Amino acid sequence: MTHKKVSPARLQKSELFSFFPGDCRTSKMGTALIYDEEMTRYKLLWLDPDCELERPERLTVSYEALVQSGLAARCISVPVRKATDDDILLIHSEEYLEAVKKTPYMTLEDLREFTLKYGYVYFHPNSYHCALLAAGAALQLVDAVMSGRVRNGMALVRPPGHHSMRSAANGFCVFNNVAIAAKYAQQKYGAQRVLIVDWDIHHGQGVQYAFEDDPSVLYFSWHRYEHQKFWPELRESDYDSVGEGKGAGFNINVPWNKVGMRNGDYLAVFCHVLLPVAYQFCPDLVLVCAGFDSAIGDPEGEMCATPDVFAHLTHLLMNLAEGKLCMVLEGGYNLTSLGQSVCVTVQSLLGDPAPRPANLQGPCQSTLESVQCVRAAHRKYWSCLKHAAEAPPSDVSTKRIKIEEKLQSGEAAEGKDHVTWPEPEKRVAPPVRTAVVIPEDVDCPDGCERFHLPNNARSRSTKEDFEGDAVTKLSSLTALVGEMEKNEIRNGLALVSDVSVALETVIKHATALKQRVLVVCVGGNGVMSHLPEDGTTLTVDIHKGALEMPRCKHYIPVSLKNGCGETSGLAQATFGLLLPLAYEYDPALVLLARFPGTGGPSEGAWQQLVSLLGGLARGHMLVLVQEDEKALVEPTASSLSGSPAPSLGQLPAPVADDVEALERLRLHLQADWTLLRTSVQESGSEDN
Ligand code: Q9C
Ligand code: ZN
Repeated sequence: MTHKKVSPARLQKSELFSFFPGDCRTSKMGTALIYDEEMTRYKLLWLDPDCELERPERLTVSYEALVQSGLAARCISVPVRKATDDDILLIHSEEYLEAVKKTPYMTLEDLREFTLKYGYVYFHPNSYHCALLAAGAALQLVDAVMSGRVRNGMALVRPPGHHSMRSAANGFCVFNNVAIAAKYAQQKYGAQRVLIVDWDIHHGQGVQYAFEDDPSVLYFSWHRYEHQKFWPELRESDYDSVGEGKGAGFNINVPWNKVGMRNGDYLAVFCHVLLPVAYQFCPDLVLVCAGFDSAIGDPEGEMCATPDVFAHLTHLLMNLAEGKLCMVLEGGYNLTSLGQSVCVTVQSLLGDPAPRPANLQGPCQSTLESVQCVRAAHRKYWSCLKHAAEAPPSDVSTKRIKIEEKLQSGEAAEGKDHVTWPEPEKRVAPPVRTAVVIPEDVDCPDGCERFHLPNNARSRSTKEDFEGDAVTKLSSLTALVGEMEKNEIRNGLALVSDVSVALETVIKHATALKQRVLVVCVGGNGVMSHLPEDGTTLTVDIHKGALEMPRCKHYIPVSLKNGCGETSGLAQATFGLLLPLAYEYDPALVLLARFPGTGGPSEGAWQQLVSLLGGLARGHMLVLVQEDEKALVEPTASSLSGSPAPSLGQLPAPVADDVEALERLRLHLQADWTLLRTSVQESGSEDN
């Protein structure tokens, strides 16, 4: 196979700075890629088995993978710059900066000695220069995103940052790139709330310390912990470090107390911890400490989540902060896994359809324990977690862990070097992103194409007893679903005269094609009949009403007291029920039906729903809307064609009755749907 090397288009300095902040006239905002070879020009100069992992190849391999796959050429290349003293001093002390400034002039012996003052880090005469570029790269990314020149982006940097502290280098890190970027965004752009998601496998204690008492920066980190046996072995990395003073509740630690965590563990933590809190927080900017040592094959993390999981983690963050999402590389030491993970992440930033989350398993017992603990620790700070269960009794958990400890580490050490996993699947964006079936008098929304029934299908006779027009429309819908299945069209929107009838027709057609269909009904009266209950479809019907228990595993009524218009309740249902169910079911097609009436969601909440569900079924989704709701065409089409949904504002507490009903429903369903679990099984001793 031959690959043509294409360099990304260089963005001129003048272009980068010659626009107004927030200017969005360029309708398709792109993805920034920041990389400079200069950051490969430092390395370990002596023998140190603990540091040899952090090599220049980490960066070249990541960038080469992006170039080879054609992704780099699709990004907007933004140049790095050197961070200024003032930038560094946003987080670090003057004494520390002055000390690091001297390192380029040190002898090898001096460098070694200087290094010994800190933990697990090395210095090279070019380290200081690269550290300035790494921090500067993060700031360039923030500038590009906050000014509206690009929508989102990724900075490939060395050295990493999240372990470095006010006055100390640590864990391969010199300056805290992401912490500096967060302060910079607040200072320069007035960002009021910044969310930092640290999915690196190590705890970014440096970031935690920088914002511990600061409620304007929400820091979320998951990390290999093993009950404090894993580096950096800090007491304050546990779930009960929630922040200090005014910052209480704004530091979220999810400890992994075992190795081998899988995609289902990561997605469970996103659904049941991060996403509800992040949406309630409502950030103006999302920064990711994008370490890929949390992926399979990494010698540090020893986890089993595949690179594909980052497609989903990224997708799930892309509708916060109006899409302002900045990824900054941290760790990642298996070069194969790293390159793949970087590509998968950038591909999601670019808007390509996410891969199917195939054979997803529910979270393991150790994860459930952590999830239960962190939700319990945070329930007094976040109304979305108010209903969370108590923490499990600690003696139970530690006992079991102790017994399994030996076995776990033995297994891991042996399997470490020959872990294999399949290459991430190619993600092909269909030629047509969004097709619409709407009356001729309704304008075709930007970025969409009208779907016309192929000529041969038009004359086909139908037994059904409708006017010719309606028949044509229904045949259009089934033809559209057929095009989606052939991957000719990604998603679609149809205005129909009767949502129920249209839904029924499409379901019949799709299930005949042996497709697994996720049906999401919104705003109806909860009496959907004629739906198959045999597993060929999973229906989640969110409507106004009082709690009713599902009759079967595949038809799930979700009743909200005041209907979907209550955004907090809808958010609760979406993250706690709908998304976990959807991911576990793994549909080939999503049908989203919006029923007419007053029980519907707000426009913004509707767009969020459309966007979030776009992460399933390789993006294949058909949205059905009642004919007269023409005002929904634009916002729905906008979300289907990849524009980030608007922010929902800082969400108020959901209605207590809804919270209780949703919780009872979740408890009822968790036997069948393991991704719904948020606490350890009281009786069960099985551990997957
Ligand atoms: N036996 C980042 O991923 N390892 N830093 C210490 C002790 C230090 C990781 C091993 C790992 C630092 C950015
Ligand atoms: Zn790491």
